[in-house]
Amino acid sequence: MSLVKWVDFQTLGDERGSLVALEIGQEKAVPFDIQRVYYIYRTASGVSRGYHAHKALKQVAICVAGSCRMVLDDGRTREEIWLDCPTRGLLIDSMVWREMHDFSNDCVLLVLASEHYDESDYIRDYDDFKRLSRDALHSSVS
Ligand code: T46
Repeated sequence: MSLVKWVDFQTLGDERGSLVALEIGQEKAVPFDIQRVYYIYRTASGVSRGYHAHKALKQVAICVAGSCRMVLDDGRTREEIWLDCPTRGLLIDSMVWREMHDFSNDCVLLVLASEHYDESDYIRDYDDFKRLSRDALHSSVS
């Protein structure tokens, strides 16, 4: 099963341009209650970000301007995808390693998160992530 799951937003456009509205508490497209919103912008040229997974946090990442390349890895499969569409978000589940590369100069990456910021939810070491994801897989099949 692919790690790449898209969330599509309705566009409210007219002759002046386009608009996407996300109603907190009523948003149907996002499969969790949004507790936090943040955005990443003006990423310096050649810089990559991420390199971590989350134990519980789920997120939807939307490139509202420009583009970047996202790598997703669940410990068994590694996939990459370009984000470049303001009406489409990438669902990033818990226990998925993510890396972001090749940010365009104008990239603004907006992220909707299921929880408030909590550093203890991060797994920032890839070997720890592999071990934890393997343990989780074994306990789910036994
Ligand atoms: C993720 C990817 C897509 C906060 O204080 N509050 C926040 O809500 C966030 C997201 C970060 N921070 C602090 C923690 C660090 O001192 O901001 C600093 C930069 O965060 P980080 O190095 O984790 O940034 P990225 O771009 O590597 O990762 C971020 C999110 O942290 C992460 O959850 O999935 O974007």
